[in-house]
Amino acid sequence: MSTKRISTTFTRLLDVRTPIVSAPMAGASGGALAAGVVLGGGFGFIAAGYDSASKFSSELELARSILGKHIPDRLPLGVGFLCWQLEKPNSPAVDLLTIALERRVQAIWFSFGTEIGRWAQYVRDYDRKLDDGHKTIIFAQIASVEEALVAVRDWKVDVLVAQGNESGGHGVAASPPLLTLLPAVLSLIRQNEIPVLGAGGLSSGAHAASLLALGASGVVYGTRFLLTPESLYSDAQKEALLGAGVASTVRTMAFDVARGTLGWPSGVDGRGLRNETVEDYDNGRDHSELRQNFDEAMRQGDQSRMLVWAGTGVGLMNEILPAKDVLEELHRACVEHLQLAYSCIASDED
Ligand SMILES: Cc1cc2nc3c(=O)[nH]c(=O)nc-3n(C[C@H](O)[C@H](O)[C@H](O)COP(=O)(O)O)c2cc1C
Ligand SMILES: *[C@@H]1O[C@H](CO)[C@@H](O)[C@H](O)[C@H]1NC(C)=O
Ligand SMILES: CC(=O)N[C@H]1CO[C@H](CO)[C@@H](O)[C@@H]1O
Repeated sequence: MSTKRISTTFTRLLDVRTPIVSAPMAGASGGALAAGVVLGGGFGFIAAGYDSASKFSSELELARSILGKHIPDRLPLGVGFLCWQLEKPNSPAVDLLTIALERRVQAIWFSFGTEIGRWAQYVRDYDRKLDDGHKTIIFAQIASVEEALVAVRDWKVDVLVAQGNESGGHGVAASPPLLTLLPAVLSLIRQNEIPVLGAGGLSSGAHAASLLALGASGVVYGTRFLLTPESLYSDAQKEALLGAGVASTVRTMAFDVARGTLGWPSGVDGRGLRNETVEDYDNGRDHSELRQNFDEAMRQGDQSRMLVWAGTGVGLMNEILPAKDVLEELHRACVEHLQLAYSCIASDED
């Protein structure tokens, strides 16, 4: 990889050599993906998603085995939780949170819930109880200025992820585009008070350079890491991503209705590739029929109804590469574009 490191408040907090992060993606980012990103010098997340405790534990073990034994009692990666899953009565997701904290993961990412402050406190209390000198770094993904203020003042999280409307997977339907949201959030945060990362629609290292120039301390990629051998997406899903054009995504509830993952906080929907499931939903097709058609298509391997979450940047992505290589290429191009931007400044003689 480029020998140049990038240093920001975020890289110093996490002790990484580049401010590039792979998002927790339910059903897609497991231990191999997160570990590959860490080996490339960035910071990787595993998604707890809808996993069982045994599946989740095996993903953590896989990451540990890839990263080797040099860090015996810490895992230098993060785990993402969907807070609405944690908030369900007697939720098994709470056991996953305990497992992650027991393994001393470096960071926990919370999103999509009404009680993120309570879960942040849960993490702080756990650290205090163990009293082993390890402080779990808490990320919150937010999609509005109001939420950003609450996250900093009340939840007291350590890192903010501003998720723009372009993002793949779930997000807030009314979220502004990233180029609007990020400066709005940054204007609220006192200088260097807490690192703010940008997420949504990013495909290349030039995108990372542009967000760092805007004042972000780090940059999150989701969809780009779906196109890796390590992502848990199927070959058919990866092929659909590779074949997608630049205007092929929509925000919709069609897929959550079709597969029955309902219970998201109000205002949340998901961005994915437009196909027949979306078409039927938009045409007001009855929900039970939508579900039947979806199940039937999945059984038959009919890809015209398949769920493929993707951000707006998907049309700019054209190859599947190992996660470590993706990370290294994003970092290399980010450094190159930061240097290019710097070279635009005229000297006094010009
Ligand atoms: C397949 C997929 C699954 C996702 N799952 C989660 C999740 O479990 N938790 C979460 O906070 N965000 C999730 N996201 C959103 C990401 O955190 C991130 O905001 C998004 O991927 C950034 O946009 P991009 O995909 O255009 O890079 C998911 C995104 C995708 C594409
Ligand atoms: C967010 O994206 C959706 C779909 O791409 C669009 O309809 C909506 O207007 C966007 N919202 C904002 C606030 O830009
Ligand atoms: C309405 C619509 O956009 N349909 C698309 C669904 O997905 C298939 C690919 O699997 C496309 O060919 C359709 O155009």
